[in-house]
Amino acid sequence: MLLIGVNRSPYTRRVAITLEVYGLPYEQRDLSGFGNRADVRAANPLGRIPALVLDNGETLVDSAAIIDHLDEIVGPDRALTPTAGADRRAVLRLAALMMGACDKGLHAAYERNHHPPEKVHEPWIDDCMAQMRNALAAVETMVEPGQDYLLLGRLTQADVTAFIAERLARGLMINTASEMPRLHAHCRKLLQQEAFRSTEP
Ligand SMILES: N[C@@H](CCC(=O)N[C@@H](CS)C(=O)NCC(=O)O)C(=O)O
Repeated sequence: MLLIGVNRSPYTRRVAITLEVYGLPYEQRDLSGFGNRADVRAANPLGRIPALVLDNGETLVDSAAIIDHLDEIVGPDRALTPTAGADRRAVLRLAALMMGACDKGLHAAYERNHHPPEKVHEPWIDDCMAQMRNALAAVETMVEPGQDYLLLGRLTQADVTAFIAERLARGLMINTASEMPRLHAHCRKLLQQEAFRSTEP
């Protein structure tokens, strides 16, 4: 399999961590949505990373759809998202909060980076960042000190998505160590695991 995207992208890193946890062999092409527009658009008509090219030539796009396929490959016992019931709903809810937090953080970054300064609308940036902070603060209340994982007593997509959202938040100058100290500590602990450490950009 070929993963297209840079691990600076939270969505790409989420896929890379999942591939590592599952021990699936893959190569990676470090392309960015803005820096390598033509190449990314050739792989994904939407022009976004990540994309995953399967060994049969098929290309999957969007981290959720890619991970859905990886879950199917490893099967229900190893999948980081449970297949049914309350456990699945809990993991999907937390993952949706964290992926949404990434979306909001990136909307704020795009507003600043992709508009001329006189067209940047600061209230929109503030609102996006407030939404990102609120979602992270909600997950902060779910971190039980002393527990290795957020949910179900094992590694799930809840941990993976919380990890990539916290990483992005720090990149966007949210001081997670002081604002969300439990989540910050949880992510530092996850970083000791090979799948998280080896995918650090
Ligand atoms: N929902 C998508 C979001 C992907 C996404 O927005 N990727 C960004 C990089 S972090 C990108 O390629 N942006 C370029 C663009 O939107 O033109 C996913 O989960 O994969």
